[in-house]
Amino acid sequence: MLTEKMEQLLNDQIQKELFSAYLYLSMSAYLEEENLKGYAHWFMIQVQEERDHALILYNYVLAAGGRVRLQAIEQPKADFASIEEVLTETLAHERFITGSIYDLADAANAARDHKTVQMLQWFIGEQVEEEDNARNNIDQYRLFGDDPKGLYMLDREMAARVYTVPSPLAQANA
Ligand code: OFO
Repeated sequence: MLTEKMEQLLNDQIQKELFSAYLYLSMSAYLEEENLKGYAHWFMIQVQEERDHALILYNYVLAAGGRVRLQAIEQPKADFASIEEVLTETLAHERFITGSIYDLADAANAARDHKTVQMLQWFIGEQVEEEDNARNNIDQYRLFGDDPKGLYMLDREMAARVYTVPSPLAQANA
C-alpha cells in the first residue's frame, strides 16, 4: 500500500505531467502559427510523451492499491516572443520536472517505499533524456536558426521525430 503522503505526491506528479502535455500543446500551436511545421510536430510528439508519463504514474498508483485523484490543470502560456523563447522555456520546465521527480524519490526513500523508488528509476533516466533533448534543441537553434536556410533545415529535421511507446507502458499493454 502507498502511504497517504506518497499517494498525494504521485497524484501531484500526474497533474504536473498532464500540465507538461498542455504546455507543449500550446507551444505546438504557436509553432504551427509561425509556419514551423517540423517544430510543431516535434512538440506534438512531446505532448504524447507527457501524456504517457502521466499514464505510467496513473497505472502505478492503481496497481499499488492507491487512488487516482485527478487535479485541475492550469492554463498554459499561449503567447511566445520567438522559437528561442519556446526552447529555453522547455528546458526550464524540464529542469523543474526533474526537481519534482527527485523530491518524489526523496520522499519514497524516506518512507522506505522501495517499490515506488524502483518505479521512479525510469523517470530519473527519462529526465536525463528530456533535458538533453531540450538543451540540444537550443544549441542547434542558436547555431543555425538565425539564417532562413538553416531554420528551414532544422525544421525539416524536427519533422523526422517519431513517437515510440515508452517501455513501462509497452509492458503494461502487452
Ligand atoms: Fe514528463 O518529462 Fe517532460 O515534462
